Amino acid sequence: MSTLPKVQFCQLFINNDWVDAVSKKTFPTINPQDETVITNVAEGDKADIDLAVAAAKKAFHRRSEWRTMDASQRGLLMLKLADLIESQARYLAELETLDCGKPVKEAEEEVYYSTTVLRYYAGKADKICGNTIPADGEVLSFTVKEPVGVCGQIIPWNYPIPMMSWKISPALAAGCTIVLKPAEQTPLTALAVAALIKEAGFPPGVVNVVPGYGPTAGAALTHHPDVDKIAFTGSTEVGRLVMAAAAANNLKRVTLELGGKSPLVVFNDADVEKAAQTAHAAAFANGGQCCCAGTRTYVQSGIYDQFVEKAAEIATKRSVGNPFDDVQQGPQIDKEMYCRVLEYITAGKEGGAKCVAGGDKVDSKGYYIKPTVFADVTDNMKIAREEIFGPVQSILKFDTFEEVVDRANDTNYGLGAGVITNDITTALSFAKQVRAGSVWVNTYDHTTSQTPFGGFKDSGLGRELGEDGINQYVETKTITVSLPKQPQ
Ligand code: TXE
Repeated sequence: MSTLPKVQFCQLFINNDWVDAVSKKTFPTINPQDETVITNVAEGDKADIDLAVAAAKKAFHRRSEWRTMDASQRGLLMLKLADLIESQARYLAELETLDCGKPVKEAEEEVYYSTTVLRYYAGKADKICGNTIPADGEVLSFTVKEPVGVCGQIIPWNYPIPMMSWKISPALAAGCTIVLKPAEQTPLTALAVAALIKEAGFPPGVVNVVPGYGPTAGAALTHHPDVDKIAFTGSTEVGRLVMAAAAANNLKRVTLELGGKSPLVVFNDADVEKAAQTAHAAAFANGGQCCCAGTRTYVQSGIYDQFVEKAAEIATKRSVGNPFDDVQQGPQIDKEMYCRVLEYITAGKEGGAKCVAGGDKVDSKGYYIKPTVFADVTDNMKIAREEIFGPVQSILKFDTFEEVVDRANDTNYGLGAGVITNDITTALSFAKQVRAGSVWVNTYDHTTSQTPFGGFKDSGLGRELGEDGINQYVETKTITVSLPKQPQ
């Protein structure tokens, strides 16, 4: 194994300063490979959130350096940040792998991907335009788009750097200020990026990073009266709490990106080998710890047996091990998730599904689970209904288009969906009729800076990325000027 990356930052980042928590408390962040403590990180709580929000509020003052800066200059700062992140891509990737266990090659790809998000929104900073409106009366009316204000951003552990980029990029482009709370499992890369934010030259208070636990630091952010907007990615259960807190206080704007149980439908005319590969990647990417993972694989009866055989073969060959080596899958994030996924595997077996690959933990230290495939899954089984968030694929058989669309839609979630077929009518009819925020045809989880991402139903509220992403960080102001049609 290569030498482990050195952890440089483990304090709170408030107002461009590194500080201990007011309580002086710290919490351990654990290496999921071997369950050892990597380091102890300052544990933010309400008092620290108060300080961070005050810094963000000051940075948002109408006469502050940030608010009076040209929009194009904001974009240039973001480009500088992207360059700095790129220059440290390998280090950041290794730090990410250490903290969350994903294969280092994937972590590095994610760092580069995150710079594309920053750069996309950097280019948007001076292109956030209102409209002129032919309003009735002797007036001239136009709209301006103004930053929504102080934004609380709460992110999960499955894609720490990409999630940070999804959150801070549109907010910075719009001219907002930020208090970001990374997940307690993965605070390290957010702090490393915070150091680069300072180095890029963002004024104090524009971005603050406060690691801590959800029910304490996270909840303090969602309840804070000086926070104008909350952007949250995490579980549907906590998403409901976030929305309730926002409603109970100052009616914060809320965007939520929550869980999923996404269907991927394979029709008889598909190339079985290719379809099985796509379905495998859809279910197992990031060890299945992906909100839009294609976990319900519906396969039409004509190719079902062949497909199951292929899916089992691919999963069995999937390499699992030390994420610093050249593997496809590292450990699951933490003990809680590891145990939870194993419970789902047991539920799959007990519920009558046929386990055709994996089905157990890997017999070693760390939170490793064998890539698991269940065939003959039926719609009411627990593994077909609940988000597992681990390396488990459920394969279900179907006969007709009508039947499979209804079954695909029979869930409270609606984040992603996929269809594999060579028939354009089938593909587009499915895309039109499935209730999900993203539909992929003959591919899966192709998510770019330019394309909006978000969920229908219990999978969320609002969209991130693309043009839609910026709209979540602006308020529209209408200005109407008296303008007599006939000058006096
Ligand atoms: O999520 P939580 P967890 C799903 C997935 C997973 C399950 C649980 O099914 O198995 O959620 O994962 C913060 N107020 N997803 O427990 O608890 C928390 O500190 C404010 C889907 O990790 O939702 C962290 O920063 N914040 C998902 C973030 O919320 C609170 C990604 C997510 O944690 C809080 C992760 C509170 N009361 C899990 N409680 C996706 N959509 O990608 C917790 N948090």
